[in-house]
Amino acid sequence: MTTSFESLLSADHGPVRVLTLNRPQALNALDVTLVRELTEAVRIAGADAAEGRLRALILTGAGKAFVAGADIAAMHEMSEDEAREFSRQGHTLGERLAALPIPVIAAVNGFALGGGCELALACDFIYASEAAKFGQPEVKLGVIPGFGGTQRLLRRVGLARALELCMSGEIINAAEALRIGLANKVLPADQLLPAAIKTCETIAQMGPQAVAVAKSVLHRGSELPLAAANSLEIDAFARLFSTADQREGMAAFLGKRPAAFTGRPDHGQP
Ligand code: CO8
Repeated sequence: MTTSFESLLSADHGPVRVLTLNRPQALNALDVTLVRELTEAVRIAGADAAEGRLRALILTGAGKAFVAGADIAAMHEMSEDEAREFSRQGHTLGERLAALPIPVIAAVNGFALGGGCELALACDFIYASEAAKFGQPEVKLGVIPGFGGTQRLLRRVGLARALELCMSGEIINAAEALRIGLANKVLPADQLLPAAIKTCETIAQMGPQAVAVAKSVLHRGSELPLAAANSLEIDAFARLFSTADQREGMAAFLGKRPAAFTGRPDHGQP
């Protein structure tokens, strides 16, 4: 399936969908339209994933930017209420990305600043091109991150580094992003998307429910005290033993053959 929006391109590569933010004239800055279109594209991705048609999502940017932040021209005259609503829309998008039962990779091809860094952080993990630049420069504009940046950055890189980035507005390169654990991998520009697609294809071979449960348990567990998070894991681990894919995955290993996962919710035995 190929769907196109005003500021967003969508293209499927088998079970992997690449969403390309496409406002290169504004370095893919997030305005209300782009946030709405992204939210709709994530809704469609959720429906396609539920039907087994989609196994992974990649977000990337057209041109030299991933996303150079929220659209400053659009924010300039916003009232307090409008800013709250815009921030809420961003947070809704972030929550929906986390709730998808499939992996979401940010393939950061260039500038990921402000809301762009926050959008990348709302994905499950980040692959960065050698040309990528990350930062939370909102303080230079007299504001702070409003799309989860203060909180997701803190959880990803730790309090001291998040404080440094959010208070100084410093822009860091891909190597530094890798060093502090913001990016998982750094790749030459021409290998960024192929590498992200390859990782998605690898994940698409795995049991779909196991992948979805791993994502959910990791995201939810990261917010909980260790004992409660471990309980979450115990329950989720046990529940997977009622799925067809658990039977199939283990039988395939024992039979020395590739697994043929179906994603069926139960294995039909009492
Ligand atoms: N908003 C609007 N337009 C932008 C933005 C932006 N964030 N970034 C770049 N543009 C526009 C420029 O105005 C320029 O337009 P024009 O050609 O019409 O003059 C065009 O994109 C190209 O940009 P530059 O000429 O500046 O390109 P350079 O290569 O010289 O510089 C930079 C690239 C360094 C990325 C520079 O453009 C820059 O500093 N941009 C702003 C970065 C920034 O401050 N981002 C943070 C914004 S605040 C934010 O994101 C808060 C998020 C809050 C909530 C979001 C909820 C969804």
